[in-house]
Amino acid sequence: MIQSDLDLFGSQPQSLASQVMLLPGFALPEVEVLLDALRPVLRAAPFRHMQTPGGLHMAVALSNCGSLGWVSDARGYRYSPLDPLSGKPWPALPEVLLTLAARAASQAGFEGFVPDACLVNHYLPGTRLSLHQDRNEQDFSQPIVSISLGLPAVFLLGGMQRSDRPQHVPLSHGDVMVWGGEDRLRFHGVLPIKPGKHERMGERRINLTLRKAG
Ligand code: MD6
Ligand code: FE
Repeated sequence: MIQSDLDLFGSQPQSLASQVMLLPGFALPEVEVLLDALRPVLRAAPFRHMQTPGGLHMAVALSNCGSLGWVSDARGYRYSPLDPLSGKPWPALPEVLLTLAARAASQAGFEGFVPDACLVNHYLPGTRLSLHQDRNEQDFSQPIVSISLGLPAVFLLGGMQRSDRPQHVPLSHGDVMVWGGEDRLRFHGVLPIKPGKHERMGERRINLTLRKAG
């Protein structure tokens, strides 16, 4: 048997629901290339705390790359081709993210995934993300590929109702999650990040979610 990258760097794919797949350590071989590619993205489009339609500020700081970026303000949530901070288009989606996302999606049975948006979420210790559904994208038949970096997190994978009791899924540096199909609209969130210092990333968690938004 030929040993794959997954065997070298993590454990086997885990099915969390019928169309939610966890690929432990899938991004590890690419982490340095990925971080190099993120640096200019974040220089052009720095992390910011967006306002919610309710007038609060989100605890998670975020940025985007790709032809579309997710934005939130007093008018609501949507995808926009322009970064409201700079008034310019979002930085392009780095090649390493496009290929990683397509490979991960393919592992989970979604062939030909071509994302046009990547949300970059930044968490400090104590930051949480409350239960939500991702429904601002045009085509729910396309999956979402999520890459976790830095401090570990507990991801809440809920059901189709906000009140459904969520599974607690531990996510570590380099883990990739792919979800789509009938599970695409599950409620989900992230518990407050525990204090700590990741040896490569320091006191933060960064999550990248790649989507076909337009
Ligand atoms: C996070 N992720 O892991 C937040 N959404 O920090 C998400 O909200 C998310 O991981 C849709 C699909 C996958 C995700
Ligand atoms: Fe989400």
